[in-house]
Amino acid sequence: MTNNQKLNRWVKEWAEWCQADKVYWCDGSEEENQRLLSEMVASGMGVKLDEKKRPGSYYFQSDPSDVARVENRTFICSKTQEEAGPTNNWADPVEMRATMRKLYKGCMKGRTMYVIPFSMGPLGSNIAEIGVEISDSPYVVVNMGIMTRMGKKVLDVLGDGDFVPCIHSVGAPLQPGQKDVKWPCAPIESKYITHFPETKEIWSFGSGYGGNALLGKKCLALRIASVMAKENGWLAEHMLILGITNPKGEKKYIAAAFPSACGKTNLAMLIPSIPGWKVETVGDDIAWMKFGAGGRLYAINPEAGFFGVAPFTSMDTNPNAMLSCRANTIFTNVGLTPDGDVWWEGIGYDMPEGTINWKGKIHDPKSEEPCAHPNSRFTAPACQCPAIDKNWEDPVGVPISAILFGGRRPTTVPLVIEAANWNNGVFMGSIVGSEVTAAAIGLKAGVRRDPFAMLPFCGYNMGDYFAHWISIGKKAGADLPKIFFVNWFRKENGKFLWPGYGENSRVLAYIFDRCNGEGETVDTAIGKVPAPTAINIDGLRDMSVEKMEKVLKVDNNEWKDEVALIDQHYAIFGNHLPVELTEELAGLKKKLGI
Ligand code: O2Y
Ligand code: MN
Repeated sequence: MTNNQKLNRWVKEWAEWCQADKVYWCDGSEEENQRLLSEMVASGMGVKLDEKKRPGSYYFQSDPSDVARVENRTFICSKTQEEAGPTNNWADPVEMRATMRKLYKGCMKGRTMYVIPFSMGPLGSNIAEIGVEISDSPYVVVNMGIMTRMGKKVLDVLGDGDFVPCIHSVGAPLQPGQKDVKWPCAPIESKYITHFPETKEIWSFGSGYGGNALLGKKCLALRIASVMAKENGWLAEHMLILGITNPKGEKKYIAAAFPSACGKTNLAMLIPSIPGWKVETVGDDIAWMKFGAGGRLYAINPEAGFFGVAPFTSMDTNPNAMLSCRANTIFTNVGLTPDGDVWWEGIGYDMPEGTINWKGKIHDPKSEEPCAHPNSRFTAPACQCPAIDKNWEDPVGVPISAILFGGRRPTTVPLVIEAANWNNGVFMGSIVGSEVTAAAIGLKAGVRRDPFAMLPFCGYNMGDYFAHWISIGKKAGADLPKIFFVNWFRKENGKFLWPGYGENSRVLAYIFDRCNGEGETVDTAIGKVPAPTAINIDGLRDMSVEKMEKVLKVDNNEWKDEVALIDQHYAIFGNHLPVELTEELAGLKKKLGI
């Protein structure tokens, strides 16, 4: 299938080791996609949805033990633990290879090994990277076909070049005559999602779900790419990318990092509530940024699809996401209606009687349990998004004017703060976090820090990652984006102060204007916030200048408490914490009079 010697040798070696019945090279054609989907329907793994209601779409239920990324089974196997840093699970690479090789031995008996060549990023873009995943899951193949550029065209671009080898098995060999289950996978203690940063390899075993199995996404495009980016002076980030156009027709691109489950897909696909403004989507989860013309950072979305959370996606909360998954979509762990469509909590209409829940049972509407798993997903082609940006596949990328960081903070953090300069913005990224309840983390309640929203996704020492961000700011001739810290989630008496969703366009418009040096600001201890009248609230029923003062308030006493928490957060990085961040924190303390 290819003249690439390294690739041929690697496939042969692993096919023998895993004892696959057959090796199949994916060509990425529509005929192949249809064949694999039909085979999965015939085997009982998948269900074809009604062609009129959900054309070209399929439904899958996972094993109840295999429903999400498994952070406690995810490892960074750098030579030393120090290189993986205090926020990653580390395992010795030699030991991990030995452990996993034992698991892989014979693991594909009775199964086909699919060879899946894929490109993260538009084919041929100098920002893109090629990976090859071998997997014994046809479900992985069809998902990779949506989430990446996949198949023969990738091998043509690869030629005899280098690729990131990604090994995946569901870890459930079949003995002769043994009937397969609907969703094969291994028990939790045998699941491993493993990264070897020195050799840029990914080894995944035992899970067929999402980020554990679609290895282009979190494993390659974030954990391994973050290492590549550090080595080569670019950025691989957990960020959406959107284009925003003002009523005069001027356009800018914004990248934004938020921890998982903070509404990134909703922001990426936002429909502005303010007249004359337009938002278009480049990507909803990952941004790769490299320096380009004029010393600016240019970003690509390395993915080709959305792997979106279904629950609470509706025509009210995110019409563009709903329209993206109207056809040619794979649904996993949502409800299946009797008329061959899908349903989930928060879809915007009542559950049809007789709907089957994600566990395969007729769902009792009175049940305490949800019908769709909270992490149920749609895998939809990005090109189906009505708001997709015309430049979303530009191999050069789009020039980034502003970077936003945010988390869920019911207190302390105002709606938007502007960083004074790059290092101050890196400081903001380093303290991103969400306030969590005791139940959510099984520990004491407080701020769960998720620096740059990269906590589960940074492939090396997070302290060194901060230093890498600082070094990007020192690049000679760089024309860097402005950085902002945002918080849609501030509360008063348990109620959100800011309406969020499409109304966030008002904050984006203010940020747009700030990038042009416009908009009135007020200096505070932590940075510039908008003057109470600087954000347009025309037509917002429940908003007033007085309420804006609350949303934008910087309470120095709250920040004194915050600074104590930041001290604790920074302590874990030891001498890997760059001095520039220590200085930023010292500067903030001084402004607060500490
Ligand atoms: O649980 C999974 O495997 C999916 S996690 C995910 C999927 C799409 C986008 N972001 C995320 C995430 O956890 O950040
Ligand atoms: Mn994500």
